[in-house]
Amino acid sequence: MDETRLKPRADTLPKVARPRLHKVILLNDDFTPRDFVVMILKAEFRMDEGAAHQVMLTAHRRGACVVAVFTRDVAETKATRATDMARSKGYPLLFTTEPEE
Ligand code: TYC
Repeated sequence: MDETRLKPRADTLPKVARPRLHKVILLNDDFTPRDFVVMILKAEFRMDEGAAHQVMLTAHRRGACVVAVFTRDVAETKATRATDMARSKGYPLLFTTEPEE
């Protein structure tokens, strides 16, 4: 038997750090039409109508809502694209990102 090929104990296996995930947060405002918010959520975050409507309503009622979590690059790219899409139509809609605890 080859004693050098024993399976390593679980507690001595090297730990590989997973990248921290970042939340994309939708902020409420008084000007962007509800239907436009729903359309952006469907287009940029691939949400279905029901999920997009729920997220929009939560942001509308509470001031903000977490849309989804991604790696940092993806979260920032999606937040920027969604915000720019709204700006191009003249709306102040804002998506931000923050690291998960
Ligand atoms: N509050 C907006 C309105 O009444 C709708 C809205 C909802 C805007 C959610 C932004 O994140 C938002 N027209």
